[in-house]
Amino acid sequence: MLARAEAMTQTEEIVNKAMSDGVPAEEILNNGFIAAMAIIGDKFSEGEIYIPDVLIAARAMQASVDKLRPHLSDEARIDRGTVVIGTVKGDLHDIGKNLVKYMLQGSGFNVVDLGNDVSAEQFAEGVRANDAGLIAMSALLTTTMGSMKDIVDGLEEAGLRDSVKVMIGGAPVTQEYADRINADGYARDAGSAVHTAMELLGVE
Ligand code: B12
Repeated sequence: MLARAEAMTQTEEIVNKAMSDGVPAEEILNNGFIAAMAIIGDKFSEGEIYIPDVLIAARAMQASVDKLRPHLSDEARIDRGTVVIGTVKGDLHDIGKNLVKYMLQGSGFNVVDLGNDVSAEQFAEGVRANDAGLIAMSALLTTTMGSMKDIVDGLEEAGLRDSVKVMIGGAPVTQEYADRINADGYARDAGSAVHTAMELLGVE
């Protein structure tokens, strides 16, 4: 893979060239970036590339998408849905959560990042304030996995459980645990998280 600065420069050059050739911004976004990010996600899931590669790709994409944004039509800006993401209460590990965020953003989701140490109340408020369709929760400690259940229960109490899907992940988390706490989905890595998010939100 390319070094970060090189990747940024090359991405920018390709975008500038495509725009001066008259390629619509929507096409650059959908057929260029989003398609490329899907490949990055799959390669990462398959162990062909590693965390620094994903970060380089995500940052190069982010910088160019920022430039592309003013040229996108309102319709093209409509995304695959809003996801509220955070690392659960008591847990400060956010590297994996950030990777999931970048992959979701790169795949056309609007992602609201609540950071780490996020409580049930904060998740519920995040869903309400952003009209989110999906919550993505991360936990890296066996001791904080329990917060995931509290958050699912908190959504129920707040009357939001029927209007929002819940996806969970993090090294100690499993599909079996997701089933046990009544989460809607689990993914083992950032690449698979995109596929799970698409399935849960029913988007292609
Ligand atoms: C970096 C790190 C830290 C850093 C965190 C920095 C940061 N900003 O994140 C610091 C130093 C702060 C830290 C602190 C602690 N840590 Co720590 N830490 C790690 C370490 C080395 C790497 C974790 C990591 O980032 N991995 C890389 C990312 C990319 O992987 P990931 O998080 O698993 O994410 C991937 C998937 O899980 C998935 N995923 C993640 N989130 C989500 C969410 C969704 C929705 C989905 C779908 C998927 C998904 O996709 C990601 C990308 O593929 C691990 C050991 C290890 N090798 O894993 C220990 C580890 C997690 N830490 C551990 C411990 C014990 C602690 C401390 C309690 C230590 C202490 N005594 O103070 C504290 C706890 C602080 C707290 N309250 O959270 C233990 C946990 C044991 C356990 N099973 O409970 C580990 C396993 C180390 C060990 N072997 O003992 N830690």
